[in-house]
Amino acid sequence: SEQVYLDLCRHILHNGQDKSDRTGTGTRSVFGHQMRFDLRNGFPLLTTKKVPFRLIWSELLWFIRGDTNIRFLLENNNNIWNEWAFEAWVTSDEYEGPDMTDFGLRRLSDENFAEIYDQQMAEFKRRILTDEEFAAKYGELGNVYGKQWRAWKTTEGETIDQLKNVIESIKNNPDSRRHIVTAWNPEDVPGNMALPPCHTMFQFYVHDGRLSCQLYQRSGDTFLGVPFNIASYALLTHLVAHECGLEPGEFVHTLGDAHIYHNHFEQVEKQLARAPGPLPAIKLQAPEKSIFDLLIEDVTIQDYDPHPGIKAPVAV
Ligand code: THF
Repeated sequence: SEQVYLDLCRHILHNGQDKSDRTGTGTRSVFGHQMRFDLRNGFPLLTTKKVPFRLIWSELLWFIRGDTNIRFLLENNNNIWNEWAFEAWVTSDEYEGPDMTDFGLRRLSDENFAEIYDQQMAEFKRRILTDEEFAAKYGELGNVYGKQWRAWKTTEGETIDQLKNVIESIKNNPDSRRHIVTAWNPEDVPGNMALPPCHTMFQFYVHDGRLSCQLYQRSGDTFLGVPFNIASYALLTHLVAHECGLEPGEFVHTLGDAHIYHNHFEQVEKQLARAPGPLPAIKLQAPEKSIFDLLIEDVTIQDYDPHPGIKAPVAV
């Protein structure tokens, strides 16, 4: 079942179109692609490279908690959203350190700059973790996933808890075709979030005691992000199914712009030369708990024996 991911990588490399992108890195992409993962065949965490499950789970728990501040991620030693908060800090009036213009690209090409960047980032993280006021101001990513899932703002000044609502609708009206959560809020997209959501919306489907989930992802960083996204939504499907007394069914992953950054090509080739192994399993350590009360230690992965990780720079 990992094969469909490897096929997508190969398809982009061989048939994709080269184009420029927002980050200035350059990508090769295809538009419109769908992968299906039958969750009965195992948990779709890639085995052809090591994918850090604890980062996927802590990010998903951060969404489920409705949190949008990177402080929770940093407390769990998760650095995957740092650059987007750091960007707001270094372009603010209060920042007085060395110039960080274009840090995403410059740290890759200029070693001296990379050292200065690393120092500034380390200091930024330290302040987020130790200074509550600073964290409230500069750790905040705005109206990203957690906010839209759990507290979507209405024009009446109230909030909508989409995740709670969808769980209720799955329980009470399983055949409904409206089990949808959307993160794409047109009112917020222009300026009220660090990055417009890549996972635009997802829908659940119940059949024969099984819960399936389909994600529409507008943009997928196929080497770095997509392996996280697959595992994250597969895990969400497990957790929501469990909450609703159902078994997990399929995860259907639909992608808009599926791209590989030019500086990930070698890594992808390396991964494609590897043979997939058996998939791991997810273990709920506190099956009696509601999805809304989970802690990091309540979900673990079992029998995960991947090939080694493959490093690649993230485009900012
Ligand atoms: N921006 C880009 N360019 N790609 C993305 O995947 C992405 N995300 C989130 C927001 N913006 C994005 C952030 N998600 C990694 C993984 C997921 C991310 C960001 C970074 C990453 O670097 N993973 C490394 C391990 C990192 C570590 O060990 O700390 C890896 O090898 O998998 C799409 O959701």
